[in-house]
Amino acid sequence: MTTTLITGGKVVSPQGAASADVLIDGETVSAVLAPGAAGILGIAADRTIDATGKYVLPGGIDVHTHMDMPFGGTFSVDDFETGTRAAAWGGTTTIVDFPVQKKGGSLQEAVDTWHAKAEGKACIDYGFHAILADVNETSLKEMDGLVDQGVTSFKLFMAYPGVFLSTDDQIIQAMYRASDNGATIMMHAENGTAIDQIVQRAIADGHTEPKYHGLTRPIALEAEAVNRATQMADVTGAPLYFVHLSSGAAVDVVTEARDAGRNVFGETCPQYLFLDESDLARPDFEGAKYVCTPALRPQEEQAKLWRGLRTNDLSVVATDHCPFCFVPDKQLGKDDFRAIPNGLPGIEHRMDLLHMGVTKGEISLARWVEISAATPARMFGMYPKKGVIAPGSDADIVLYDPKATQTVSAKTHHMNVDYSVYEGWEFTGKVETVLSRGEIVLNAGEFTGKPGRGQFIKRSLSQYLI
Ligand code: DUC
Ligand code: ZN
Ligand code: ZN
Repeated sequence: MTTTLITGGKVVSPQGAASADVLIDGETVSAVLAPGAAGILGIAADRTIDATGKYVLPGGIDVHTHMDMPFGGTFSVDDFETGTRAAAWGGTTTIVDFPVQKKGGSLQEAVDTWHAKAEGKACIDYGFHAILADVNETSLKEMDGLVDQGVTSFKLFMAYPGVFLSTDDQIIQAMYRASDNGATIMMHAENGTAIDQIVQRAIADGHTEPKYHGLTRPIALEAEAVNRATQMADVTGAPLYFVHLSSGAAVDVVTEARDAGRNVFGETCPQYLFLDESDLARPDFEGAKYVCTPALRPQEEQAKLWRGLRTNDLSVVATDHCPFCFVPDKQLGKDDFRAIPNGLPGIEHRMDLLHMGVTKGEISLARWVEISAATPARMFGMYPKKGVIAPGSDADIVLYDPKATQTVSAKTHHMNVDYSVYEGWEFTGKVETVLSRGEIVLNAGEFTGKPGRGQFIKRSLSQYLI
């Protein structure tokens, strides 16, 4: 087994940043030492990595990705190989992806399909949440078996009628089941049937451009769904985690529930913190690049989301990475925004964008690590294997240079997609080195991780409940 000593860096955790050296034995961390202590103790590692001037972070954990997912008449264009490689380039060492149950199909079949998609391809470790697209007696029973297999969270949709939408009677049944087996319910909260009516009115008026994707999905119908789901969770006792919250009104509902002591949690995504509805109105159909659901919001919502992140009413930032190429995929909706595949590429830039939140004073250095690694690990039962640099934890470690600069471009990014929503943006801060279970998978601009080395993580129940 190789021993590695990371020296001279600043180890960042939710408790703050401290100068420390990190000793790794094989795949796990064996000690966090006072600077220089290894020498005094006579510890000679096989290799030493100089982290002077760098942050030493627990590897990022992105708990919301969609690799190789059938959606919107096509498939998301990153598979487990390209997507996890891009993740590592951006300082993420764990993802949790979403097997999709087919209508009339079984949940177990969905998870088995996703195991096959990931095996031999994943460059970093991964777990699964299961999407319940057909809540019925059989799939409800299957939830228990999946919990035993380490798939301990289930996503429901209040949006996408006819595709993913679960009705309130289905939602409450799934919540009761989760309440019994300890799983967490994840919710895409938007009132999809009401939105469909607004969409039909827009189309009837001849409004087919991408910006109408945003104009037909009002914030009020996100907040309404968040409220409805929160009430059902209260009745059933199920832990409830809202994915991709995009508005202050939605966060306010979560705040109220949390203040009442409930197990209700919120996630937001970089696109809602940094992009806004004006991007959907870009000319020459460029707005289609920014079509995701919930839609990008007016700019003033961003400050409310940053505030939610500071107060822990939003506990996690994940990407909802769901990339489609501008050509040909997004062109499906050239004449009708309803046919634009919903989703944005983002897995590679989450850590950098949140670091920008640190340099802008929106969040602290400690909070950066908390919302991107430590809390995701605890929320979804992976702690302390993941999300922390401590003895016994997996040596998933990122050396981050806070002074390096980079310019984002689709020409140089590593996601398998032909555009970037951050094209031309200048970032201060850059991932320098990435270790995944003790193995250097990226160093100084060279990727050395092999597809298939990533392992499935059998997750426990949430470790973040009140
Ligand atoms: N939203 C997206 O933008 N893409 C995938 C699914 C979703 O809910
Ligand atoms: Zn969603
Ligand atoms: Zn999603």
